[in-house]
Amino acid sequence: MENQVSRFVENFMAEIKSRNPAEPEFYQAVHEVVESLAPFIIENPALMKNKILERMAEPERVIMFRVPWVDDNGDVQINRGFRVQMNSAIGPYKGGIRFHASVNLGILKFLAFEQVLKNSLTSLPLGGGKGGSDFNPKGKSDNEVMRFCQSFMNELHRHIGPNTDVPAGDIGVGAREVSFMFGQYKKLRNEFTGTFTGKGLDFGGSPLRPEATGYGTVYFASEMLKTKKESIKGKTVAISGSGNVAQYATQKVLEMGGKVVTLSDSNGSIYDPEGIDEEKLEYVMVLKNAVRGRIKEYAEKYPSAQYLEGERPWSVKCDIALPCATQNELNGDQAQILIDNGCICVAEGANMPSTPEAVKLFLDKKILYGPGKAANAGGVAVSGLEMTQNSMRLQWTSDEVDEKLQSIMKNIHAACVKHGTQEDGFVNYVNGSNVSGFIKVANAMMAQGVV
Ligand code: NDP
Ligand code: 2IT
Repeated sequence: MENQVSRFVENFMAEIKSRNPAEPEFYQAVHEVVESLAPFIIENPALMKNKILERMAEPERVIMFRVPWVDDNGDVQINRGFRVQMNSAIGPYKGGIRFHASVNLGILKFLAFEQVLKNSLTSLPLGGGKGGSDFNPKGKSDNEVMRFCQSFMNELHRHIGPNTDVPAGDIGVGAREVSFMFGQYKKLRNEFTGTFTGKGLDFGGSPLRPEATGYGTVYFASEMLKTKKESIKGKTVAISGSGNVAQYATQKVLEMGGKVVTLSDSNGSIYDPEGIDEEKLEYVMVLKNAVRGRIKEYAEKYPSAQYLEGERPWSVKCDIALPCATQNELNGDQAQILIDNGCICVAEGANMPSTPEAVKLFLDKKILYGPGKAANAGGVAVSGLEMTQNSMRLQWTSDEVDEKLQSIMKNIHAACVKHGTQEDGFVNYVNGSNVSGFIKVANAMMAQGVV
């Protein structure tokens, strides 16, 4: 069986690499899933015969387009826009939009591929997709961002809709960008529908959508800790990033009695051994969301903190690590340092933040490791709840949404335990989430025929 599994994985990956040249992040995401699923697929010949996994690794549709816009100096700028419509077997394509200079087709395909399984795990009727642009919002004026979003939407509006494809935010896309895109969509289509999630609360947004990813990640970490009779209370937590997910993960850890000692951005990290309390978090939120400044300024404002230029926060002693910035931001060496420092739990707020070497170490050492597609699914889950509210034309309260979010995160955790518990009792959340997310999509695809 072991031989059969490794041959299956090898052949599958050889085909993926030859069909998708120069997309390393896509290979990485697919490889992890194929490794998890190979034994399951080999035991189920119908899955093999119907080439379900092969079909899942081929986007249903990719849209790539020119995004021309005029900057504040009157110069013409040209970016590239993308939407990867990966899988619609269980619902309309659903997934965020990323604006970052690094965006390319391979990165969006990895994100869309992960999104299909993540969305299935939420138990809501959501297919998977992802989009974005190599537009860099840093240093751009509000007007430039608006003109860019409008130009982006001038093309994308034809391909999305409340029953077709519902985008949301991701790196570089928050309330400001979603609102500009929604405004332009509404103008072009002359319809007010729930075609975006993460909208403002006054125009169809769901309470708790901004908080959902970070809160959900901490709820998931808390569920994992419970299996060891542990909790967040009194724990020291290292968080990376300082954007949407990192901010609300910090807020929830504080609420649950933990101490957050790090945050970061693409230039470096801050380490505050006294802890980032509510007041300091409020400062970070204004700094990042309104002033659009750098995390370095935290260390200038609070003398208790050190700024670690060009470093990730993983060398700091902590009990729990929550990577909440970007892909491949935690490598094997850093994973080893975390383990040596006594870290017992890693829950991923970001998508694929741990490299394969880091993941292998977490699994070999049997610490609690919650991969992104399970641990950060709270964001898209509340997006799904926003779609429901939009269809019903009503708005739930924050408490109602929070209750649903907590229950969804608990269910995802239980599904991982069901499908990922090994003979020795260790819960492999990687296998658990991949198998559990896959089953529903695979069944739907088999039922719908070769389409
Ligand atoms: P934001 O744009 O709000 O914040 C991103 C943060 O990560 C910033 O602090 C940013 O620093 C840092 N960052 C971005 N790129 C890099 C990089 N290449 N190297 C180092 N740091 C980087 O995005 P979000 O908080 O929304 O997203 C963070 C992660 O969470 C992403 O992986 C995203 O895919 C994932 N995610 C987001 C969800 C959501 O609902 N928003 C849902 C599920 C997952 P800087 O300011 O320097 O750019
Ligand atoms: O990666 C993700 O799950 C997101 N960026 C959120 C997607 C969504 O549709 O809310």
